[in-house]
Amino acid sequence: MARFLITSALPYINGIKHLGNLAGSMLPADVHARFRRLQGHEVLFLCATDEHGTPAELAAAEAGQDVRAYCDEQHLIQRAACDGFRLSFDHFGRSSNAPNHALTQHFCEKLEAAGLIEERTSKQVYSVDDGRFLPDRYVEGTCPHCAFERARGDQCDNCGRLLDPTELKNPRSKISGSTNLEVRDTAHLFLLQGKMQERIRAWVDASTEWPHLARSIAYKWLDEGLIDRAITRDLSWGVKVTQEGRPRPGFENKVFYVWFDAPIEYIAAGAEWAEATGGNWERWWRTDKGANDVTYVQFMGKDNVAFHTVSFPVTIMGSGEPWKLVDRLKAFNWVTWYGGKFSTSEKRGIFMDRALELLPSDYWRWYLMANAPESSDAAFTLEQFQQTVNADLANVFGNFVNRITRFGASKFDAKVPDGGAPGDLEAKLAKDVAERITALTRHHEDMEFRKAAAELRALWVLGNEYLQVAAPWTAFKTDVDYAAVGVRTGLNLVALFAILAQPFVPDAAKTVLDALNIPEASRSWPKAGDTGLLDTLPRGHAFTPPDVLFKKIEDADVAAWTEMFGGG
Ligand code: B3M
Ligand code: ZN
Repeated sequence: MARFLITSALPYINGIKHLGNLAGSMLPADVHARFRRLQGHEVLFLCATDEHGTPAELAAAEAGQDVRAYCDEQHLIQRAACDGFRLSFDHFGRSSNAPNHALTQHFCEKLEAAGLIEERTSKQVYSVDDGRFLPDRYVEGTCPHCAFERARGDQCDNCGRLLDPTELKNPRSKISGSTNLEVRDTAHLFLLQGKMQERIRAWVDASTEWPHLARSIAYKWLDEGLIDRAITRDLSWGVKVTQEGRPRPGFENKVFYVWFDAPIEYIAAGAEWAEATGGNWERWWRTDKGANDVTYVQFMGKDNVAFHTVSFPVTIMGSGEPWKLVDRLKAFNWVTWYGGKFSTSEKRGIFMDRALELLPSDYWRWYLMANAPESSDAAFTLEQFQQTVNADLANVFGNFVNRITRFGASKFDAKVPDGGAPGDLEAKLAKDVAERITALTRHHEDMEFRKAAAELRALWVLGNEYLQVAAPWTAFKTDVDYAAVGVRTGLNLVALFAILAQPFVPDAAKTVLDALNIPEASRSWPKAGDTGLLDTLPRGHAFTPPDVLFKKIEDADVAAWTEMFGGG
């Protein structure tokens, strides 16, 4: 038994997330956490809302709400959606909670003591009409790299480049739209990332377990050279800047930059979890307190990789304290809506809350993971969603379960039949199943979600093929014992398929396992290479056929949803 610390990128507080956000971090993190728990490992799975910075302030202003009230409300909305999707966080915290404030200030003071913080005067966009500095997203303008006209001050959504607000061409205030802007001097704390360049490179060199996408992004940043970055902003909502525990002179109206405090919330969420449960968070996060044998796995979209492979490691390594660093990092490309962007304002795409009003979470979970944006972006289309759900879940998995449990109920008194002895057909099936489970297990361990889903589907198909040949419904008329072998093997497959399906479709899997009266203790992940899996249910074991597991998505549904959410 090993220990896995698993974190998903923290969703911004500014509104409910769309299916693409879900597919690129929280959902795969959940699938992996569930898989590791089923293997019997000890798991701490953490997430939180990312509540500071201009996204929060701007969204609150737009909603006409005080920023704290806005965050309180949105946190509950996001938490409910995460529950609805069965995201099995051990804790879903908030970066605005006290532990993150304390830890963020702590890290800054440690970094300063290590000579990695410098106070510098820098140029900043100031809005004369608004009477304030305009950090990050408070400015919009034309991207100096790709000429996109609605680039934000901190990042261009078109080319992905990180920006400084002063670089924007034709800048305008997001608050008032004013173009009466000046560049003025203001003091900020700078994190001297340049000094950490070699240490970070050596660490990335040693991080051989990262997938290609993550490593290549980290090297791109290192090759360009790490630049010293301002870690404070002229804002009021956020973590206050302190010095020796007191407000830092000259920084009374400033707070830490959201990307400085947000990753620290990964740690702080552990502290929140400990507070809520009495658990020991340092055992997960401090290598001097037991975290040496923890494997730390992070999940995120590709635009977050630089912050996780460079900026956050600078913070924690630079502190000189023994914090746990990421061991394995899984990054995703984008899920697009018919090749374009999801957009709330333009009513394009399905967001987490609306999705659950249409169908149970398993349908979405399966489709999003079977089509995970691993090697490239992946387009969500309602047509492909319909096709995948109907083929994989309704026809292959659902149909298999319903067919054999109903037949077993009507002809064998809803008990696992006792008669007959398995033959060559069953021996061959047992071998094929064992091989596929070995592959499925490896794909989950490698966090290759598309491959894992394909392997699971292939297992379900194997079951259907077996029933075609064994055909207990035909055999029953002439050879009851032969039919009994087919039904018994089929029921064992049902249990096995549901056990293996738990990480992807936890609710449907539970329905099946409950209907088969499989005790909780017998639902764990099977050992690789076990060929005895098709005869584990005790003879005479009683079961109830479950209701139809998955209903098919009709053409009329697709038409109605296209109307509601926009289509191709
Ligand atoms: N909130 C943004 C994002 O989802 C950001 C992630 C923070 S992870 C520490 O892209
Ligand atoms: Zn650009």
